[in-house]
Amino acid sequence: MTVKVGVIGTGMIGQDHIRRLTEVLTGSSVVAVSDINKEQVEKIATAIGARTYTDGVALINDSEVDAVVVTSWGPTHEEYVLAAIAAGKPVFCEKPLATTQEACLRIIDAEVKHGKRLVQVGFMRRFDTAYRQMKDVVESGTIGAPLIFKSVHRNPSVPPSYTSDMAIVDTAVHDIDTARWLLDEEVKAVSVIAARKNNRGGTLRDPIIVLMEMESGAIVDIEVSVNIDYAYDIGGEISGETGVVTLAERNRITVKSGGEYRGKVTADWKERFVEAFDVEFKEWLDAAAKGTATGPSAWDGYAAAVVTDAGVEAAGTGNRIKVEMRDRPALYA
Ligand code: NAD
Ligand code: ISE
Repeated sequence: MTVKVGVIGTGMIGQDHIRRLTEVLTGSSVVAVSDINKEQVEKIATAIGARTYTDGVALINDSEVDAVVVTSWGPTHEEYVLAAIAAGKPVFCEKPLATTQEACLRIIDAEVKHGKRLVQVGFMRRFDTAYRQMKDVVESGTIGAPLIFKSVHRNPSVPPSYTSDMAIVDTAVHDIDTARWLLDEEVKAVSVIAARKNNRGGTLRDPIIVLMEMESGAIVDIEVSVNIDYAYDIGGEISGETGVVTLAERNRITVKSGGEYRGKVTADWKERFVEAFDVEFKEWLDAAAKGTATGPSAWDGYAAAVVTDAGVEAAGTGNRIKVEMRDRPALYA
């Protein structure tokens, strides 16, 4: 079956996912695209032979559209995800699921009422081969019970519109989801401390450490640096009771010359996670063809929002903030 997809938001990642759906993967065609930027959306639609909409809800209700991809700005996500659920259509929503935990709860309520999963959230690290191998090691018991997860998330630079809070809600959100998924437990409390400022970041609070206490007593230490200049650098290591599992460097080759040993570091998130995004969309299409969704759920989007809210409060106040979540509905067991 060919899944006919409508994409809302044709900016940086929207265009990358359209390329993925039209040029890399089989089993789908992009039949409709929507953006408030008329010129941009028309150019993209012409290139792939899709219809254009300036109204995302109208795209969702197009009877030709089987499934929806939401890659518009975060504050617009809630409206489109709710409209897709109301139309009974599978929807892939880039992170964040929504920009407030209350909005995430409205999405959960709507999906629970629908009675079947329709929403997948764009936490692509769960589809990365190395992270999946790391999770297999944890689940096999090889390293014993996890004690500490150190996660490193370094961006070369960020645009002037990037704020200090975004280091938590836009960037660390990936590490927060990765920690919940790898350790298979929820976050109990969050603290945030900032290091001496990286002056490349101007007034930005950068770098920071987000420290999470998990329900089991395990600790998660996330370094977020967004002005490191040298590359896009992602790292992770879990220390367990009897061993350690570490994400290897991602370079495929190393060069030894002139008495030195060198390897490449990826340039940006597109390069680092290119295969993960492909697998993420392949699995999304497989489920969408059956009229449902798998992978990171609306519950995971909600949990991440509760933790990032606590993180922003922790950064602002300097306090340790407890994480309080609603009971998990059976749909997300
Ligand atoms: P972007 O600004 O490049 O693109 C967003 C697009 O949405 C723009 O073209 C804008 O005109 C359009 N838009 C805004 N409001 C709209 C509306 N109401 N209807 C239709 N279109 C609308 O941003 P981006 O970097 O592509 O990010 C988009 C989303 O993807 C964000 O939620 C971001 O957090 C997420 N993202 C995820 C990753 C990842 O690693 N998973 C990476 C980058 C971005
Ligand atoms: C961006 O939105 C992403 O999601 C990237 O994965 C992340 O590394 C970056 O910091 C965010 O701005």
